Amino acid sequence: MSFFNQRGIFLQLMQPSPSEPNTRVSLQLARKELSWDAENKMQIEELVDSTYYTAKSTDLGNSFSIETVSNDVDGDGTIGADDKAKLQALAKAYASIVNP
Ligand SMILES: [Ca+2]
Repeated sequence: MSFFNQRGIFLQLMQPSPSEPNTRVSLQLARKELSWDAENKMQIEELVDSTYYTAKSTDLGNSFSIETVSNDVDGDGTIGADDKAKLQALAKAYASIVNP
């Protein structure tokens, strides 16, 4: 997370494997908090308020589903299908990005 980013979403892609036939994308929504460690005289970056989701695809990354979304990620005041759709779209986009 860069200096300018105070909020972030970390993504990790897990390709199908013998033990897990589905493509999965793990999403971590977090906020960055900066504080000063006086003892060691250094700035500390900490991720707080993390929420984790796992998006699952049974069709090799063409479509993703997330069971339950508990965040109002689009800020429209309600938690619902639109929030889920945005996170699922993000997972799909990420699954098609091979580097990193
Ligand atoms: Ca919403």
